[in-house]
Amino acid sequence: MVFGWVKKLKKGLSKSSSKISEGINTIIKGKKIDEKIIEEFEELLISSDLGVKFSSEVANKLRSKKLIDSSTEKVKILISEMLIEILKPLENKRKTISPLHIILVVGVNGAGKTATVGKIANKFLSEKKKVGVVAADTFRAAAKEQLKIWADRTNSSFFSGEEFSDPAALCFESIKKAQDMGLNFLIVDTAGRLHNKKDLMDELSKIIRVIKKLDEKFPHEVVLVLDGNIGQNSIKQAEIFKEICSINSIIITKLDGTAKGGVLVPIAQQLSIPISYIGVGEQKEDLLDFNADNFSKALLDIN
Ligand SMILES: Nc1nc2c(ncn2[C@@H]2O[C@H](COP(=O)(O)OP(=O)(O)OP(=O)(O)O)[C@@H](O)[C@H]2O)c(=O)[nH]1
Ligand SMILES: [Mg+2]
Repeated sequence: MVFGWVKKLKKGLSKSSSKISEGINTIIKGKKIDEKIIEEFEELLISSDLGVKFSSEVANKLRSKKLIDSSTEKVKILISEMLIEILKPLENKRKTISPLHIILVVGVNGAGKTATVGKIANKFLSEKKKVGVVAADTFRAAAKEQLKIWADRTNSSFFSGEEFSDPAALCFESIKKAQDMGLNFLIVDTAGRLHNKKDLMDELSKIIRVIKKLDEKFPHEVVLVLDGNIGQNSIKQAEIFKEICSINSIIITKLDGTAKGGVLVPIAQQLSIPISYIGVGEQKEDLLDFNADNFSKALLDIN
């Protein structure tokens, strides 16, 4: 089981890790680490989306360590230790104290929200929990159908409204039904919103405002889904969402399709929002708990 999980993580991050790992091999190639090599490292890390801050920290560490007998492995371990230090505090520990735990999933168009809602439902289901999903994107018929497929795939209860109906009212009603049904988790899939579209952002605030009328603690979590392919633009997106609601955790999707997996580092350094999961594929099992040690080792291709 654990082996399968690590294998999935390594495979999911292989585009990112091969860029970094092959880059390190090419730069070192048995040479002594001098200033020129350190600068090449710094460039490699920046171009792998690890961020300017972290990349210069690594460069400074290499300078101060004065590694003379530089093996590729030693450099990778040094970098991975620095990564773990930054990423460890961002491991997300979910606290579920309410009988019905409500998660609102937000993000821009196409980030992977609906697929992620399905994958989260699948996780809870495998823990023998009773799960419901809400199609709060009422403006697109296809959005509802797409979530229905995920609901069927994961045996989740499905809540939806008429086309163009008010998403906030739908959420309100769905929560009441979910409480009556004794569900443990309710995951709300919201419409993809361009962060510069004020009306959609207002709609999101309204959903939150309305469901708080049932209980001030609702929703227990707001999860922001970010597409790994957009690299450091995710930081800007997150900051805009943060202005209208408090984000409890981030999920980075599509890491399997990008070499920008290093972006978790500047996200960690600049946003200090926990990372709950990472998405590494389109199947229901392709969502992995975020673990700093395993992520860092996989990213650097260390066993
Ligand atoms: N390879 C890969 N594809 C993913 C992942 N997560 C989502 N996708 C795919 O990305 C595409 C968009 O995902 P959706 O879940 O529809 O995205 P969304 O945010 O709900 O989109 P809108 O509702 O239009 O805003 C779909 O084809 C998904 O299967 C992932 O981790 N890896
Ligand atoms: Mg969607």
